[in-house]
Amino acid sequence: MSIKIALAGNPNCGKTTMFNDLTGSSQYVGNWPGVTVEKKEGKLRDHKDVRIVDLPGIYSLSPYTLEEVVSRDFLLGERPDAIINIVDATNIERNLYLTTQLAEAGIPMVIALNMMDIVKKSGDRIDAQKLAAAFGCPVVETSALKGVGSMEVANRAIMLAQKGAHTPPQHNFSRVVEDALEAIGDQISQQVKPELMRWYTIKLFERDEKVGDYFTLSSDIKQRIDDIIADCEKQLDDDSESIITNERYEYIRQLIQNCVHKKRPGMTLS
Ligand code: BGO
Repeated sequence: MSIKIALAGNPNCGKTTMFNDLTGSSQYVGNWPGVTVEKKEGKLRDHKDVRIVDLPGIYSLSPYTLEEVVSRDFLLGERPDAIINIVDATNIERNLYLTTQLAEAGIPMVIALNMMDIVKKSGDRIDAQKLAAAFGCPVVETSALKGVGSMEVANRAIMLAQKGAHTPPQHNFSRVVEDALEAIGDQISQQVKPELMRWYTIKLFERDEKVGDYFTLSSDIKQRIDDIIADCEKQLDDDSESIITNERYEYIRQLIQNCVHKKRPGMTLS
């Protein structure tokens, strides 16, 4: 069985370093279809049947930049068998924003907590087990620059891919938002696979301009969804996209408080 694994992460998280570590010299470079964004692929070292696809460095999966759209199209259209999400552990708060979105794509995911050599040197501690419990997926500490942990991450991703074990989204938004998402879900349940429900209900709630590229809705259903969103916006006195963004940041802030122990509180690593 051939396996396709996507590498996803923020710019500068160490994605290229890990890609090189995982693929060695078996790399090919091209462009993503129709755009001049570079696409790198390679075979996993000693695994002819495992393809590693390097997604562009991105901060989020919103529809606003070419890199984000390329990444979304790949995750939703090509459905890789697993995602390796590389997180710069020295910038964990900012990096986890993307992680919360990747976890909604209904694909098996492994988090590589990269740059751990720098974190350890600083005396800070990150509780990888708590992070793993929070995201419902394996978290492996890595130092791609030193060749530490990369193959373990890949092996964990292969195991999940072989099991077809989609990472179940763990994060709940506030009650009002969850009620709206459930009501939107009821409107689209006939058209969307269960593992993609979370992704599409959130994107519809955000009024994502590209969500219509994936399936069409009748004008009746569109109107009902609009009413659900408008009602929630009224209750929370904010626009739906900001509601989701703010609640994600608040969730990550609480997670960090729980999982990251700074030697010198207030100091950042980078
Ligand atoms: C420079 N640990 C440490 N300490 N550094 C790492 C690790 C790690 O685990 N992983 C990556 N880096 P990219 P994207 C650099 O290039 O892979 C470093 O954008 C420098 N260059 O070596 O490029 C890596 O693909 C001069 O650092 O990231 C690179 O995701 C001085 O993180 C940087 C210092 O890695 C980004 C660093 C001329």
